[in-house]
Amino acid sequence: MRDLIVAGNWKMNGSQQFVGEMLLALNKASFSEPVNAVVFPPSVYLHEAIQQAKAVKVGAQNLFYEKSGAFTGELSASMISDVGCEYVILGHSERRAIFGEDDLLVAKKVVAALENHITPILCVGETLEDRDGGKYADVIATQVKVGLSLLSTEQTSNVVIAYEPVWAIGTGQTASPLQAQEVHELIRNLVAELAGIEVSHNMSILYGGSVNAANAQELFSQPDIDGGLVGGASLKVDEFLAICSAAA
Ligand code: G2H
Repeated sequence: MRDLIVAGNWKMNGSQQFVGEMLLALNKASFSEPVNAVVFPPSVYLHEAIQQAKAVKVGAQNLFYEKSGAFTGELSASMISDVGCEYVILGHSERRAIFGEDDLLVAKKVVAALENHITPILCVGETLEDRDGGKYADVIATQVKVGLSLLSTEQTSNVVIAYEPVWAIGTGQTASPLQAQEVHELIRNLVAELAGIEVSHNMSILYGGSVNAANAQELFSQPDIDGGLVGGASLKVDEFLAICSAAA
């Protein structure tokens, strides 16, 4: 059975007070067994979030692939592993669009995560222009192929992919369950071609883009959707917990 994951991407939001209040509330909550709930605070709060987290896991929103050195402002995979991160979000569309990350850079980051026993959540997704132009399948296929291109089959088996259509991120406009399922199936078939049926069958593929308590259940009930990468709605504890329940 595939891991069900609900990942709360806090993006550049929060404060020490917010981290304390969120973790306190999440520690009191009960999560249904198959669901892995993971929160992704800004990096400056990772250490304290990990110290406080009991019921949820903690991941980082990014890393740099080099091991150490003159890379001002960056965090290595071994550093985020050292503080206890189990997951890292890589290739998020905001990193691609705002910080110019391309598929090969993302692929190198995926390798660095796996070499440090951190589960990478490789984000892929098309823009509205790609979708309207009928190019979305090609765009996503390239992102997946290049993103996994530096990995062995065994390494690929430890990757999580998140499909996040750019036009649905933070816009309130969610992909319909059928639109999302179509792309998740496409990704799973592609992974089967690249790494074999078994890896593809066992890979968790998350949906992200304006997931909330009202739409989560229908999205997560699709056969190839194994949970969600949640942004805005993960900042409200009750809503995040409702989304976790919807995945169970
Ligand atoms: C997509 C998602 C979380 P939101 O970026 O990664 O954000 O749920 O706010 O659309």
